[in-house]
Amino acid sequence: MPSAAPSANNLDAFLMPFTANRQFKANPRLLAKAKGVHYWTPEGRRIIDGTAGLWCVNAGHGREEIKAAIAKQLDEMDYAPSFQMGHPKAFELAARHAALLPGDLNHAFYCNSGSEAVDSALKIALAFQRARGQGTRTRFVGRERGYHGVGFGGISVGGMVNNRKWFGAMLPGVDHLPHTHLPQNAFSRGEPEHGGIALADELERIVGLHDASNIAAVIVEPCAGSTGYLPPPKGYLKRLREICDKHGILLIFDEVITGFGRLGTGFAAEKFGVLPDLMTVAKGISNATVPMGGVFVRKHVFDGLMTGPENAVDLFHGYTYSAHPLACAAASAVLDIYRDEALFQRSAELSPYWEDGVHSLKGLPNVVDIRNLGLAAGIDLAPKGAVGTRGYEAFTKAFELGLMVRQAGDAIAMSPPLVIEKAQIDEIIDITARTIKAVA
Ligand code: PXG
Repeated sequence: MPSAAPSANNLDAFLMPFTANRQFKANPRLLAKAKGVHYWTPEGRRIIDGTAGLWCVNAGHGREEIKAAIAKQLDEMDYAPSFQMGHPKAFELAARHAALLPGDLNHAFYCNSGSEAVDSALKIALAFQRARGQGTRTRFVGRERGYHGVGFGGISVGGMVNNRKWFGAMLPGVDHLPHTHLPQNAFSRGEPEHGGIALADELERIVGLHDASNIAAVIVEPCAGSTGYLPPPKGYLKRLREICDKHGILLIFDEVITGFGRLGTGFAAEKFGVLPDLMTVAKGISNATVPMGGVFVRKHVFDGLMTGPENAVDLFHGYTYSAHPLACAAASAVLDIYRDEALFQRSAELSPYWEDGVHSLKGLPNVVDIRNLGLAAGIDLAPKGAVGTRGYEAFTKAFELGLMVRQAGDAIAMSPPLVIEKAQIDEIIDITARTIKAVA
């Protein structure tokens, strides 16, 4: 029997990521067009994008400047390798990123996603420790409820049970700090007040268990995103920095979500005044137009890798598409937009309005916590039967009412494009309120 002819109406062939395939295909939610802060379904229904795609379309959809830059690059040169070769846009982009980043985070490695960025950062940390004669430092410390993508490195240091439990032993030698979601911080506006120092001090306990001489790096999201948005309690990140410094452990900030304006600064490192040794980024780096990720490293880490003979390869790691010309062209055009429209500042200016909006949802049925920082928020709903049931209902209901949100268990996360207008924030809050009431 010949197999059925492929057809746009046959959804079967696509194994969808992080999706209940059969449930989805029985009742699909399709997006066909996007512009500004809106999506449209194939039938022409308008959906307000409350999540900037997947926390990535920071400058809004359909930006003509990015489109023009990609098209121009495609005309000039579609592809060039970056192994023992180079093309001008890669160097130009790295110099621009170095100038934008805080402190001496002034070197950039490029890849194609956040997951690759995380695995690259972990490998750079190991290579650095070995190059400086501390090759016993092979262990990593991550955090419960952390999300660092889906590579084996990322799920090993990550703390999302479902992303780990299916995939065997993962990387050996990983410990996890406790997550930072404390009940006494419920309904915090911005950075939570309680527990920051004690939670960070758990790192001392892990160091005590293994000895610092065995630990390469600690990796955390400055503000946990995927798990439902958990801003760090006051003092937490500074304390982590102090403990890492004391013990010669590298500190990696995974800024895949927080990078490029989400918190009202270019990067969370600036927001919190804490400089990591390495920083991973993706998403907003290219406004999600062409896949791209990156690892930014501080001078001492870069210099530490440059200690072998001049003709020796410094880092035995890279991707066919590291610094892909189209991604570099897109990322450079995005930097122009961020600068010309002062979008990081816009994010900061809108944050108080956003904060008031999301906290106005307190008191609605089943709302047990609301968190916010910058232009993002997490809302916990009390479970209804199995964990995730009410969250999924809220996600689908919001879509029905014309709003895209993210669901993490029974939490709703929102992170609109930074170009959002106040009236559109009002609309997001209004639809969210109606959604919460509808799933009560
Ligand atoms: N680190 C962090 C902090 C992330 O948020 C990644 C790494 C991995 O990036 P890639 O590009 O490999 O997906 C992420 C990705 C959600 C959601 O529902 C979040 C992400 C991806 C998809 C969905 O919150 N974050």
